[in-house]
Amino acid sequence: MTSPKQAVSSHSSAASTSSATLQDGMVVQLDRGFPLVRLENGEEVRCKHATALVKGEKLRAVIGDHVRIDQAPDADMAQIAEILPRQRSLVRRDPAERSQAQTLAANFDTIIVAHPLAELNLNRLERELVLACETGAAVVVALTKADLASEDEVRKAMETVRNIAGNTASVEVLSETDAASIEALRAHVPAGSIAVLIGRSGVGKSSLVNMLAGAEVQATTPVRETDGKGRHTTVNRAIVPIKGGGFVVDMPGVRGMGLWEAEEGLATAFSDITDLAQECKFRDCKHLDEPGCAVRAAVEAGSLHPARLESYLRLQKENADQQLKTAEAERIRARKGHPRRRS
Ligand SMILES: Nc1nc2c(ncn2[C@@H]2O[C@H](COP(=O)(O)OP(=O)(O)OP(=O)(O)O)[C@@H](O)[C@H]2O)c(=O)[nH]1
Ligand SMILES: [Mg+2]
Ligand SMILES: [Zn+2]
Repeated sequence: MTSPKQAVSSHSSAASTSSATLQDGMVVQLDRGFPLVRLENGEEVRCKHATALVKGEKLRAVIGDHVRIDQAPDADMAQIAEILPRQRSLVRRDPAERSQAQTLAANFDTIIVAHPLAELNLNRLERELVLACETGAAVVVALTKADLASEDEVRKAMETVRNIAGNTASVEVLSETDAASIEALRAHVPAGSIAVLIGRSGVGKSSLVNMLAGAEVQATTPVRETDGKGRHTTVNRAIVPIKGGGFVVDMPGVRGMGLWEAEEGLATAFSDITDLAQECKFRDCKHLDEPGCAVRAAVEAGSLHPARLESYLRLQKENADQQLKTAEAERIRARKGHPRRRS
């Protein structure tokens, strides 16, 4: 099956364009309008997608994409003629069209998963870690708003999250009031690198961006007092330069993080379980009620938390269901003679 992670392989409408007029750039802002592309000379240009590029496919440039643009002097607007192969991409199941993938960002080095320390949602964190691990990027869990928690809560949260993150992700405790904590986060985004910030609305992503940037570049809003929910303040995706470091992508808070072809991400994010599974009697053990199951044995011995196994099985089922649905949708498309997704 083709993965959207490799799906963008030199998609191009350049055949109809003289390559001499094409310029390399990167998508640095994405809002409801046209993508903003920064060219190598620093100039920023609003671009539309060339018709030939998007014809018959739902392909669109995402934040971080390396693109080639056509700035013909007689054209009304610059055009993205080519999206270069993505080195890395963050992909979730499209919440609207569930048999499709949606790419949220491309070509980053690090993913920072933000959670308010005092309001940890472990199920959500586990899911985000699977998606993050699937990209192959370095992963950092940012436990935000630590100033709102007691020392005891900080210690407990660290322990819980370290257990989940294992050695697949670094964990940082952050607070607006603690400059040293921001320095620790900055160290994860050295010059020349790009980090993407993900997490629910209101967890403090834009606040982190501002602290990293050393200026109020992104708007922030207090969470609703009644239920503590965020207000979806950030609606655009933007790449912001970090003072003395690389770049950070501020993203709108996303609710749904449905898995999409995340088998490797599952294996990495749940390496505690996949390591144990090596010792199961049957190679295809589902860790349900098979004899000789080393994973169940670990739960019974108390060395693996039952909730951890439950999460793993739930996410694995979700991933398998998605793959079946996608395969089915592909079959239907092929039968109807629709053009298949390019590989
Ligand atoms: N006490 C405290 N409040 C914080 C901290 N970081 C952020 N906040 C507050 O949390 C609220 C939400 O922060 P934002 O940065 O807007 O959250 P966001 O994740 O960007 O939210 P969306 O853009 O809606 O996705 C703001 O009122 C911030 O001032 C912190 O370290 N301590
Ligand atoms: Mg924000
Ligand atoms: Zn087993």
